[in-house]
Amino acid sequence: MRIDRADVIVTSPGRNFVTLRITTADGVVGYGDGTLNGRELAVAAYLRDHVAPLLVGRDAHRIEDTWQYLYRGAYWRRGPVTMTAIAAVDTALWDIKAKVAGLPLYQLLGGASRENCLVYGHASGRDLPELYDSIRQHLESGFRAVRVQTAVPGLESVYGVASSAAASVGGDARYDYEPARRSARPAEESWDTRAYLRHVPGVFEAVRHEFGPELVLLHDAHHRLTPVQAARLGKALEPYDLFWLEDVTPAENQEALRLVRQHTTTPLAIGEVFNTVWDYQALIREQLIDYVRSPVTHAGGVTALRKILDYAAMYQVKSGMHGPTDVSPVGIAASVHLGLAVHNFGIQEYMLPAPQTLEVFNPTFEFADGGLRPGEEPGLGVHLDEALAAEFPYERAYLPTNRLVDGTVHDW
Ligand code: EZ4
Ligand code: CO
Repeated sequence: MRIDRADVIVTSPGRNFVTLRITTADGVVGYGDGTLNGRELAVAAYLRDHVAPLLVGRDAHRIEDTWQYLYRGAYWRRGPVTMTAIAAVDTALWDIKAKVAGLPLYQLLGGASRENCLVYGHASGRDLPELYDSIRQHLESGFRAVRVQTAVPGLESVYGVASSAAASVGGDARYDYEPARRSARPAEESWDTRAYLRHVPGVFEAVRHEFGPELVLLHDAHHRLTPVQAARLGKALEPYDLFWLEDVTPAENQEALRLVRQHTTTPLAIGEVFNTVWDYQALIREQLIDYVRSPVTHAGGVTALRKILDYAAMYQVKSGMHGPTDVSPVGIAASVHLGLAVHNFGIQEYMLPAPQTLEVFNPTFEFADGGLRPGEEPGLGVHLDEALAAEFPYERAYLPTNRLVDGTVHDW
């Protein structure tokens, strides 16, 4: 099973995606997601210039060996660009191995541990009526869990809140939120933590009152709080029974979570911007979090995320894989295969992809009964239409930046 070639495909059907295609000498093709939102071309160049030449001639079946070779062999370890590039290779090799075995990938990972992977969608509103409409729309589309993000009085635009009732994403009128904008420079948002902390608990009280105790609710603080602010928010939200409160602090400093944890029983999720098990080491070992947010795409692939999740399982920490539209359908497929197989699955984030994205990637995973199933065909179950992909060239896009109202740069 020699690798014959490895090619990087950059396409922008609604947004930018980087895909690695590995082809074996006998013509088996595997795909891996290498998309890093706002820094896509760095991963494309890392793969094209430094990794693809090393793959040619290697045995496609030796996934663990290839992973170690790319991780240790680079000398320079970790980091989002490196680990996303390694993830693309690893995922493509798992796709190939599963195709050769004639099995859907989850079967090689131990088989299904459940019927499907519960997902949550992104509801948001600039005021309560708009938020209620957005939640209802999600329930009507089949979601059984929703992330709730709200505007904050006095702030013009806030993370996670669609800027109009029918925000146009990929040509479809929809509520959910697409933060990356196609522009020469990042958009700037503004932030006031005190205003946010005053407003959010009342919104959750209203949502619980309107929708009752059953609905699974989540919230993302998007790295903006200090530990003591995070502790206060967690405490204030306890009566509303959140499934999780996400990214309360930037969390590069893992010790910060000790303080948060001492003060609140609201479950905590962290790690969409992490890229190795080392970022989680203290958080998992000390049981400072409840959910691991890494997706396959940004944490070194199926091989590495499986190890993180097995480590997490020892401490009753579960998966909560990142799944916004900037993880491509290749990455979502890989996450859903892994999520179906591991015992400690928690929930999967899922924003419905734009229609052009689906036309280009043709994934076989299916959204039904509030969850995703990966499909039964051999491999990952993604059919990239490369001719169509070529009709959507890369367009520069950036995630927003954030400033406090006095102009100080803040975490976005
Ligand atoms: O802001 O994926 O939980 N989901 C998120 C996402 C991130 C984007 C950044 O690329 O926080 O919406
Ligand atoms: Co998040």
